[in-house]
Amino acid sequence: MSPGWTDRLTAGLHRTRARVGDSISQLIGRGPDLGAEFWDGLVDTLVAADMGGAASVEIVDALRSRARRDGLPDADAVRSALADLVASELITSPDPFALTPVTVLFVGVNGTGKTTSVGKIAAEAAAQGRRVVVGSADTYRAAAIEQLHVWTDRAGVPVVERERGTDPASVVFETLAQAREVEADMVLVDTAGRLHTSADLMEQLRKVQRVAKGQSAFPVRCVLVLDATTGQNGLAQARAFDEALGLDAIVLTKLDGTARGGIAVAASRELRLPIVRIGVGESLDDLQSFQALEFAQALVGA
Ligand SMILES: Nc1nc2c(ncn2[C@@H]2O[C@H](COP(=O)(O)OP(=O)(O)OP(=O)(O)O)[C@@H](O)[C@H]2O)c(=O)[nH]1
Ligand SMILES: [Mg+2]
Repeated sequence: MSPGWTDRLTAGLHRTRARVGDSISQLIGRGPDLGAEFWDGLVDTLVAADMGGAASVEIVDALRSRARRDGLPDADAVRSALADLVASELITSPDPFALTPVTVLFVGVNGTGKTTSVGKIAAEAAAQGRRVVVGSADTYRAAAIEQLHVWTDRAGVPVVERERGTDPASVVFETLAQAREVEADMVLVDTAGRLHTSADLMEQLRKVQRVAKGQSAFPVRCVLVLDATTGQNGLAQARAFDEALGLDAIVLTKLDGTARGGIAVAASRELRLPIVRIGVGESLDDLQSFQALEFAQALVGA
């Protein structure tokens, strides 16, 4: 983890923390007794942060039992116990990027941060000594290739690219051939953004996945890049991509742009998928491994 990450995370989650933390302070400020009003208010706060109804109710019930058993004397005690409970709802493994060798497909709706994530993860893995090859299977947007080069050139990572309009599955085919040639141990494939409701484009992605599985000597994993600012719609996206492809993990981006960072809890819990990276900004250091307790603490202001 890079130095200063905790500060970046804390800064990135400030919107969510302000909302959750302020609500807790206000709720506690109403009086010394944590009555029904407090607990209901807390459920509302967590739901407003997009944690999802079921998770919010369960977390608050558990917190309430703990309060009865051990007492929660002040706001700090409430926050700290809440952070523990939120963390216990979060799944963080297995991490596909920890596999060696591995081929990872990055999928998601438009603009969630796929290309940026591929570039950043490629640069990070290359810096750790892995032999990485990137495939640019986004053949719709000409800019996608230049965008990848921003990250990969500096890291010396080769990018396999084909002209606009090429079948993305054929780019994957060639990427895997190149990976064999250079004896890579990590292949990262960027794909074009697409609406989860577009049957044709989802079918195209299934073809990309079939080719990857057929051609890759490595295990093939599929990672959804989810924009935290899309809130509950993000869950619908995740479900649709999961049904079409069988997802292995989530990269959750743009947590800096939302007060609804609780979506991490809802996504992880509802889909039983690990969150393996989170993004809190646009620079290289703003995408990092996901640590449940650290995240939960930054989220609730513990
Ligand atoms: N604030 C913030 N911006 C981010 C984060 N991750 C990515 N972005 C920005 O989001 C924008 C879209 O990122 P891309 O990587 O192009 O997204 P994409 O999913 O590849 O987009 P398409 O290929 O068009 O579907 C860029 O301006 C990124 O810099 C993040 O964690 N926080
Ligand atoms: Mg892209």
